[in-house]
Amino acid sequence: MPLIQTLRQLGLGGARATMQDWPGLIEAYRRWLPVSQSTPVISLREGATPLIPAPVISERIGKGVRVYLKYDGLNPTGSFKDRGMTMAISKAKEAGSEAVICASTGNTSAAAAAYARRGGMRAFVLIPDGYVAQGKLAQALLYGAEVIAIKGNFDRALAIVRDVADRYPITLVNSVNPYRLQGQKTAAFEVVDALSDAPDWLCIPVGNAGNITAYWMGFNEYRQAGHCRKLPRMMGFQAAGSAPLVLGHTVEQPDTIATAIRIGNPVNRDNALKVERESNGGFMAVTDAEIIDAYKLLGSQEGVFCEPASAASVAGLLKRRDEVPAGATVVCVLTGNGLKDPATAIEHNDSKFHTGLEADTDAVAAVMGF
Ligand code: AN7
Repeated sequence: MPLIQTLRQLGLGGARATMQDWPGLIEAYRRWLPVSQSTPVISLREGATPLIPAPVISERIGKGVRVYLKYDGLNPTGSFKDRGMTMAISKAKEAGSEAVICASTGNTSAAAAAYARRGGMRAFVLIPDGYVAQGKLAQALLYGAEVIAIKGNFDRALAIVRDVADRYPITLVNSVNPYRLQGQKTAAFEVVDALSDAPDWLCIPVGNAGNITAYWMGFNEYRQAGHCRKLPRMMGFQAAGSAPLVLGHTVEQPDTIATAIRIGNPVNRDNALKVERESNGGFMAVTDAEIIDAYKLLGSQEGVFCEPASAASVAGLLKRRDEVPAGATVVCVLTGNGLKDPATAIEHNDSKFHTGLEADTDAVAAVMGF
């Protein structure tokens, strides 16, 4: 069922509802979320992101498999983090908090900054110095966060913000905050609302494993309520240099071009293993080269620009293509927008870029091959 019908069923905007009436995910899915009439809803109208068919990738898998991309890069700050942050910040505001803090590889900091500032709170973000994509840093600064770059990786930053939140009056908004996952589970609702059932496979990049945990929660809640008949196999993909869930142990020095998932000690490790078991799913590592191939394929063949970490879902699907059942429906989650990380796009593409040409028609026509 298209999202627009979901909107109408919710009684939002009346029978002539358009997507302009989308109220944000807390209002849309209020009955599924731990909010009350007294919760101050801090929203940028996040959610309702498109589920885009991927004909070229479907063709590569073959066997009549239909692949869709859940493009969460179209959220207000450009990543799925907005789903969790509208919840976490609304609940922090409800509790009377005046400041929030998080550690981040970039996207959480952008979302925390935007929502906290909109809610009239201070936002402190700890980031690994030199390992956050430029767009994300620009966002945190522009939205008005107080940015603290440390000489250490994400895992160290997280340990520090947990300490700070234990000792001082400030709300932690990393995915140890349970409201984050509550908000993020709405992505699974949207996928089911769009397909009228759950997919057979859900392919998703995994860092701290909050999102895979949240999706699984969402699919299960929807199934219990009779909104879907099946549950997907949850296929999680990590970058080979930062793959603690594949290796079965913490990675001390995580390394990957996909800085968003450069995480060696996932917060939601136990949840992730539970999801793998319960869904008959699996974790697998994809190399940086495989990530970049999928990233370029998505951009140049499907017209969808995601960030490198997000492309891990498609890289993983292509790697496991032989295991996909004939006729299956597969959803790959594209967690973040490609514009977050322009430097990687400029460095890694197969396009022709003619520079320094004379401003002259014949010169232009010549490089065009005429
Ligand atoms: C684009 O922003 O951890 O497995 O600090 O930005 O739920 O951690 C980002 C994670 C996937 C992994 N894709 O999700 C942060 C941060 C993108 C991301 C993930 C992240 P989880």
